[in-house]
Amino acid sequence: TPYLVTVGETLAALSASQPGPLSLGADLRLGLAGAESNVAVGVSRLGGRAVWIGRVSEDALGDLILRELRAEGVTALAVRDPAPTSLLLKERRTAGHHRTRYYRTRTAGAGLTPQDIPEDVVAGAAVLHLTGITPALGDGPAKAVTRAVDIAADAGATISLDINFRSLLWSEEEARNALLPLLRRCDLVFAGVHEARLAVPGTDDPGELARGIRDLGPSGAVIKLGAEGAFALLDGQPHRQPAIPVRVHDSVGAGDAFAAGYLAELLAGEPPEQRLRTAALLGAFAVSTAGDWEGLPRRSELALLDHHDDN
Ligand code: CKP
Ligand code: MG
Repeated sequence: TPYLVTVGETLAALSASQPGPLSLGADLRLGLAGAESNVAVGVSRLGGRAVWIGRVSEDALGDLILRELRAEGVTALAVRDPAPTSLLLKERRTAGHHRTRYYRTRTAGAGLTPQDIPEDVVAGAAVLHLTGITPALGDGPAKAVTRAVDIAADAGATISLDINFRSLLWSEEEARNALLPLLRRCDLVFAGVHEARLAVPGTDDPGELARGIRDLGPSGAVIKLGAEGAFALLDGQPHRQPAIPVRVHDSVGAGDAFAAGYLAELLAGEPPEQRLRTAALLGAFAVSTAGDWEGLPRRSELALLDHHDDN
């Protein structure tokens, strides 16, 4: 069966269970975050095979990451690293306002090197999925991503990139310089409007952004428009995908969910319309539930939001 490989950093997420200022103390829930592992879990829940490659700490948090990913059916190929796991601290300042902060310097995930990328595993993948977060973690992770792309390109795998710009990790200028050479080698790019503008400056128009990305090399460009859905240009064909209307609980993880839905259907050999429909459904599950990936559906659960409105 065809499988997806992704390379990145999984973080420990500490989330306040009740709204209110963290400065007063709080009950915190310990879970996982990380764009690449979010995608791997999303694909796995839909019945696809997913492999996650990364470094994890040698302590309980590293064990937690591996145990949780494996429980979700993801093949986790991890090098253990003496450095600590990155933390993501999530404050719920009010019911509707989340604030996050990274504790993300000199951590295990950022210790990734090109030697950590198993050539046979990447060469055998149908899809290599990357995000713009991994190259932002440092020189080692950036080189590891390039190594994975070299292997996948030689093997003829579909190379997918979610730009996932993180202003807490680098500037727009740094991101553009690092991600443009990567983007040119990809087959499929996912981006929000602001993210797409890093590659295609001077317009907010989804069609122009998608064509601009296509002109850089990728045959597929998916511009995510939040509550307005998505616009995709796939092998020259335009597609419009409306969002599934749901009550927004926590929008973090929506982009990863969308990519997971799309890529799971790509692995399953489904046509563009179904890839985009499932992508929108997974995005809706992610925003209407707490956590970045916990609320993602199994295939049998897609019908819960299909043709329904839970408002
Ligand atoms: O673009 P998304 O909201 O789908 O990404 C969310 C993830 O990896 C989240 O899990 C977080 O830990 C991160 O992006 C990140 O490093 O910012
Ligand atoms: Mg995103």
